[in-house]
Amino acid sequence: MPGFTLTYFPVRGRAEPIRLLLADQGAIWTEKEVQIDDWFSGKCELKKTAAFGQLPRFQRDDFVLYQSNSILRYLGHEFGIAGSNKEESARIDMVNDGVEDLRQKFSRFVFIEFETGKEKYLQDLPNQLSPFEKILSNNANGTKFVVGDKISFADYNLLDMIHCHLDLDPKCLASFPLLSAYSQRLDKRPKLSDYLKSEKRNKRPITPKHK
Ligand code: GTS
Repeated sequence: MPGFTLTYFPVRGRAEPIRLLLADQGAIWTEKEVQIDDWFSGKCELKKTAAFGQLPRFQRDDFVLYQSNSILRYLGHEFGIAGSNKEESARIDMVNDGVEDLRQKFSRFVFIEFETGKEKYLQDLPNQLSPFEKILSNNANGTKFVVGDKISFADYNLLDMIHCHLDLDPKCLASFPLLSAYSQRLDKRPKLSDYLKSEKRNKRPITPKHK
């Protein structure tokens, strides 16, 4: 088993879809935690060497990678879950880019408007989730994954975003039967379910703003 190392802050954040993928694919990986205060105080040398001055950082032997979506895609290729042809890969990328758009809105809300903007954010959330409900309905009537009949790296990214929003509003999927069944189905995958119940997952808040 290759030695994977993931370096990130002690939160789920942008590392969590990577962790969901690794756990579900049965990989073993090492976590290196960087304390947020050390990072911003300059105590952590890694900020200077990080490609874009940010985390997460992924390492496999001498190979180092930044950018969470590039890491997801790389692991998608590693585990054969990045599409079986050019068109499938492109559709997986498309969904993953859509998840990234939602993640950016979620991050903006959490880091800038958490105290004041929850009502507005939740009001608009159905508009943000409905494209994913439609994407699911177009693939085997929502009974499988976002693309094709095999899990892909985009599924882990979407699942993580669903988890984040369910934490914000446990009823947010009430009008999205396919997304709701999809997330429940994925959560029950044996290795994923073990990870979701694990202490290492549950000791980490979603973001530094979550307790
Ligand atoms: N596009 C990058 C990715 O997807 O990896 C964004 C990475 C990013 O914004 N990292 C933040 C960071 O390192 C933490 S978080 O957004 O993932 O919570 N912040 C510290 C800094 O110095 O910018």
